Parts: sequence; C-alpha cells; structure tokens
Amino acid sequence: MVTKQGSGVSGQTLDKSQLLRLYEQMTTIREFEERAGKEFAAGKIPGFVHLYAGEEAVAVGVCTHLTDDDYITSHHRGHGHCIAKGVSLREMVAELLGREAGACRGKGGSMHIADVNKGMLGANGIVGGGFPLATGAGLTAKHNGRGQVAVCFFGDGAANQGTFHEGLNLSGIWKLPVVFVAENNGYAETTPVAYHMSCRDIADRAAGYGMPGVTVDGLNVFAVYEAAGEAIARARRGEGPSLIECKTYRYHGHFEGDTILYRTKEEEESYHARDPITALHRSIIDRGIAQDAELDEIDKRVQNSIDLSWEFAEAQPYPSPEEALTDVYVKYP
Ligand SMILES: Cc1ncc(C[n+]2csc(CCOP(=O)(O)OP(=O)(O)O)c2C)c(N)n1
Ligand SMILES: [Mg+2]
Repeated sequence: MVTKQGSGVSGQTLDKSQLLRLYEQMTTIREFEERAGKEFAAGKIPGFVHLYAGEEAVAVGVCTHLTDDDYITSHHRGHGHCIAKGVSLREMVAELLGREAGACRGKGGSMHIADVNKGMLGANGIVGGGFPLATGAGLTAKHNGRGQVAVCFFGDGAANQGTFHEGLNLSGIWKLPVVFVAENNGYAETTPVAYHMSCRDIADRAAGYGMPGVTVDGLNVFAVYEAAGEAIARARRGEGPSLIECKTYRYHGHFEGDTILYRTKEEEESYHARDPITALHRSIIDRGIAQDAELDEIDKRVQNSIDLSWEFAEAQPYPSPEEALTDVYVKYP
C-alpha cells in the first residue's frame, strides 16, 4: 500500500532537546558542505565532490532513530549520512584531504567514507552499490537477533539499477529489517526524473516487493522523522522491510564544477524558499520552543567545530607509500 504524506506534519511529539538536536545536525551538514564547496573551489580537495546541501532533512530525520549498532549504506553524495550517523568531522575532513588520520586512512576520499564502528558501511561511488550491502547487513541483523536495522540511502537514479530490484526482492522474501530510503532530488546527474523513471513515485514500486511504500515531503524533517520512525519500528519488530521516498532537492550541481545548464533559476529559487533548515528554525521560534539567541549559539558552536576539524585535518600527514599495500584483499608478495 502506498500512502502519501504532505508537508503538514509538525513534529508535535518531539521535545525541546530533540528539536534542537535536529537543528544542530542539519546545520552541521549544511555548513560542512558549504565549507567543502569553498575548499574544493580553492583546489584543496582531490577527486570529485558531490554535496548534500538541501537534503539534510532526510539523513537527519532518519538517522535520529538509529544507534551505533544499526547499519546504514550511502552513495556518492554521502557526507550528510556520515554526519547524521555520528562519524567524526575531523576524520571526515582528513579523509577528504587524503590524510592518514582520515576515516579510511585517506584511501577513500569524499565518495568512500566508511566507519564500521558507527555502523556507517560506506559512501559508494557505484550508483546502486548500497542495495546489496544493506540487504546483507539486514541479513546479519536478522541473524544477530538483537533488533538492529539496516538503512539504505539511495538516489532516484539508483532506483533504476538492477541492484535496486534484487535488493528489495530479497529483503521482501526474507523479511529483512531493511529500510530503503529514496532521496528523490529530481535528477540523476543532468537527467530529470520524468525522463529516466517509468513511474511517477519510487514508492509505487514497493508493492512489487511485498513491502509498504510511502512518499513524503523530504524538505520537512518532521515528515521524514515520522515515516522513518514507523518503518524502523516495524523492522525492529521483525515485520520486514519498507520503502520511504523523500522528495528533496540538491542545491549544488551534481558535482562541484557542474555548470547546471539543465534546470532553471526559478526552479532553484522555489526550493530555496522551502529550505528545510529555515523551516525548522521558524517552527522552533514560532512554537516558543527557543529564542533566536539559543539557535545563534548552536550556529556558532557548529561553525567552530567545522573550523577546528579543518585546522586539525590540514595539520595531518599524508599516508606513507607502504600504506597503499595495507587493508587490501590480496597482498603483493
Ligand atoms: C554504476 C554506475 N553508473 C553510472 C555512474 C555515474 N553516475 C554517478 S552519479 C550518477 C547519477 C546518480 O543519480 P541519483 O541516484 O539520482 O543520485 P544523486 O546524484 O541525484 O544524489 C551517475 C549516473 C556511476 N557512478 N556508477
Ligand atoms: Mg537524484
């Protein structure tokens, strides 16, 4: 069954500390991404960088329900998932800069940050690469029998990969505790969803794999939080997988350096007018949960921790050449 939720969900069940935490995490992701964009433009970050700004409500609305014992899989636009799952900012920046102190000792870079101690099984440069990993993690969780959940974040483009269908089918058959979270940001690289997808909503596909599917406003962190809460609780109870589609938008180009010739300024502005962090800020103030000054303090704290993580990472050494031969499957004699 597919249910559609609009923007009207207001998060009335969340208390002050929970609301401020959502705000702090979403702001951390936004500021992290804006800084990464600037540093990339200054030539400081090697390789490709795909920024998550605009989509923060999805990672945070979902990961708020998870512990370090739960698993997530991510994709090429993975910084937001790492932050929401608790990966250290210092290790993330060091990874972006290819330093030894990076989350993957500088070998992964932006597209391959992983931290298994936090249940973050990896960002992934292979579109659709997360489905088999999340399905396998779900199988592990089921065998462990302690109520763990695996969440698979993926884009609209990834929903057309064979791995999507295989992962959802197996999870459906085996009733695995996996929550598939589609981040439908309207484009796969430069191709609009209406051109590349055979149905309007990704959630419509859930029925084909025997699981519930829901489409929510991915710019509304409360809508994401509520839908994710239900799906995750269901998975923990052993009732099987779910698919949540979050309609969202990426503010930056597909990658840093993209000239963005495939969408209009009007479209971009219409999404900026519905900014997920501004909306949360407004909701907190309007409901009298906190004053501007308290949120300003959070903004400052976030800025400071990002500044410190860059200072830390830039002072770290690069790995030694021998490091290239460690953590590999086959050892060179
Ligand atoms: C298997 C594979 N095919 C193609 C690519 C090239 N590629 C990188 S990102 C991307 C589009 C992904 O779109 P979507 O899943 O919607 O994620 P978004 O970038 O919008 O977050 C493509 C085609 C790739 N990295 N891997
Ligand atoms: Mg997309």
